[in-house]
Amino acid sequence: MKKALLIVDVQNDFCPGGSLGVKDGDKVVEVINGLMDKFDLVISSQDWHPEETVHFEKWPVHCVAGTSGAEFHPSLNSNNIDLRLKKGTDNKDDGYSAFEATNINFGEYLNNNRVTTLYICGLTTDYCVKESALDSISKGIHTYVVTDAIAAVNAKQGDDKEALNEMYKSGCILVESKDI
Ligand code: VGL
Ligand code: ZN
Repeated sequence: MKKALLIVDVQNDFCPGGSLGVKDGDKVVEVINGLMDKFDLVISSQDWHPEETVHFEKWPVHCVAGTSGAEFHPSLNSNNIDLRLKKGTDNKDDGYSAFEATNINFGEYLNNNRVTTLYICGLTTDYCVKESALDSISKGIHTYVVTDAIAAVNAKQGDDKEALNEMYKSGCILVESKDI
């Protein structure tokens, strides 16, 4: 029975100055670096889009595979990452959830490695963190969301609160980093 940390999309384009920069997106980095040691496995996801995708009908162009915008925030301690998931690689869907990664079957990886508990942090609360957390719950994984290590798009004011509420109602445990 192992405990893993899932770091969702802590990429330049989601941080202030990026093409889809979210408020305080960079503030999560220090908190996340401080958590890595507490886990058996550290897994990251990266939004990894083709140049043209239906996803860019809803969003500004961001995290195109291989560009600097798709790289991790430079301060993220990426040496500690055991597995890097790539998602959103298809041009016909959004691929928000880490469980939709295309370079590896993430659900199978977790089973094979006896991971029963997943702590989720990163960007963004109202999209990829949420979709990953809901998928995690639906796979029967004990799922925690680290509330001071996430940041939201908040296209509409309150989207962050609504997302947290939805995750909580689905069975996610909301936790602060100091209590881990
Ligand atoms: C995300 C919007 C568009 C995310 C990805 O990582 O939450 N949000 N693509
Ligand atoms: Zn995206």
